[in-house]
Amino acid sequence: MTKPEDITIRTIDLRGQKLTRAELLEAMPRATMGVGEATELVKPILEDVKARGAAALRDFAEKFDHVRPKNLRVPREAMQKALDNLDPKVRAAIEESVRRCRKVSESQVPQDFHTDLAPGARVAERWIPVQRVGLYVPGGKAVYPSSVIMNTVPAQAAGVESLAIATPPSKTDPDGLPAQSILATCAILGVDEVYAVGGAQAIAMFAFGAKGSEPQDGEILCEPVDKITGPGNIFVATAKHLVAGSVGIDAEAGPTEIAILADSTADPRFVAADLIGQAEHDELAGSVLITDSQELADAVRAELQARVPRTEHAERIQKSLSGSQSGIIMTDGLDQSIDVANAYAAEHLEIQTADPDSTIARIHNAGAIFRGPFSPVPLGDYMSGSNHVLPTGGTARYASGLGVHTFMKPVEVIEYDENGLKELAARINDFAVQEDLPGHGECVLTRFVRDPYDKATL
Ligand code: HSO
Ligand code: ZN
Repeated sequence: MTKPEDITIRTIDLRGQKLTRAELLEAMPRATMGVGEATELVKPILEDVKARGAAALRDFAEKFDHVRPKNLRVPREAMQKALDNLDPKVRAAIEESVRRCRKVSESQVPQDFHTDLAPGARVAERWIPVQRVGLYVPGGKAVYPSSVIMNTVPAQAAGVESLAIATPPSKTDPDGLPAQSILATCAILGVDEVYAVGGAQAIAMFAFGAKGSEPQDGEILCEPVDKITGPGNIFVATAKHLVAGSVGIDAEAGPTEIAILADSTADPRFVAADLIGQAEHDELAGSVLITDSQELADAVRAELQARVPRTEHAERIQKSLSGSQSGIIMTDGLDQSIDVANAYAAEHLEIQTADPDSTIARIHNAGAIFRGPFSPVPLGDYMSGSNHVLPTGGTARYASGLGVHTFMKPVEVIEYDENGLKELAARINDFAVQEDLPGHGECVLTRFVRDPYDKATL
């Protein structure tokens, strides 16, 4: 049992300090992650799946998941059965989450547009969905049906034709079926291509495809995908790195984190609960309070002392809060608090200030912004309609969260007619000659003159 005096969270006091950009970034509480050395372990797994398909997938399941799944492709009836057995309250929660996420996703679908540059000269932009996507869903401790929703719904709204999910077989199931809550969520979402395949081998299956278990019948188990999304352990992340380039991958997710930018008007109970909520995920999770109010900081500390011992995962939370990745950052005032929030670039940024809108207007870097006391992070984790797959580790400085755009790509369509091109023919030719690519100019000239190679006639 964790004793109240065990709850420690460090203070980073920036009051009275004029820091350069580099110093400010350096002062941010972030764990330094060791670079994975999994490459040498993962490479042979990828190669074996490429060579032997389903047979290799079964062998790896036995080795890493300690079960030989009866079916690598989960039968539809198993998903229906999981749904039938799902607690109705949980089902209602999942359905509400899907409904809201779908509504937001549908309004995210970008519009095609075009620009007219002159008569007969148009450039159009078409947003085209990725055709086939593979979504990886981790097993083990962190079985999150909510993450299945967050990855699947935007892909469906984008119009992805074909979506497959891979998730580890569980050794507690006699047939080696994956977690029931994941299967039930797939049934609710209408995803019926689900594989009981985990780890780096799942990433290999998505990247290369896999033939069936009976080599002589040449049957295909899984067709290759165009893009792989979803979180995973170090082996999954390494496998994604290794296949990137031949398929698209999403950003690598590091430990989850929250920053709460609060002033003296914030309620310390809410602030403390939200720091604890994020810390619950992982000993490495980061929980950061940024405030100019000593009174709030003291009250939050007292709340942490009182609350942590009373919550289920007290030990994990204690570790996370006392880790170097967490802390209370004291600032001189709102301006410095905002500078700190922008430097930290939190995955989740809660704003609990007197005038949240004017604070938000000055935020450049955050994965998602949670405005005011009644928009806590778990609302976004489960049900706000927003997406909970967000950039971590400061990558929110340049990256965004997952959304419909993750599963679409803009393609420009060049639509010039004869007049539109003719008007530019000489200019294009001049440019091409300057780059010593006269053949380029000749492509255009040949459409308007008899002999583009006879420069004298031009
Ligand atoms: N806060 C996590 C997402 C999650 N929370 C899933 C609960 N389930 C990272 O955004
Ligand atoms: Zn969460």
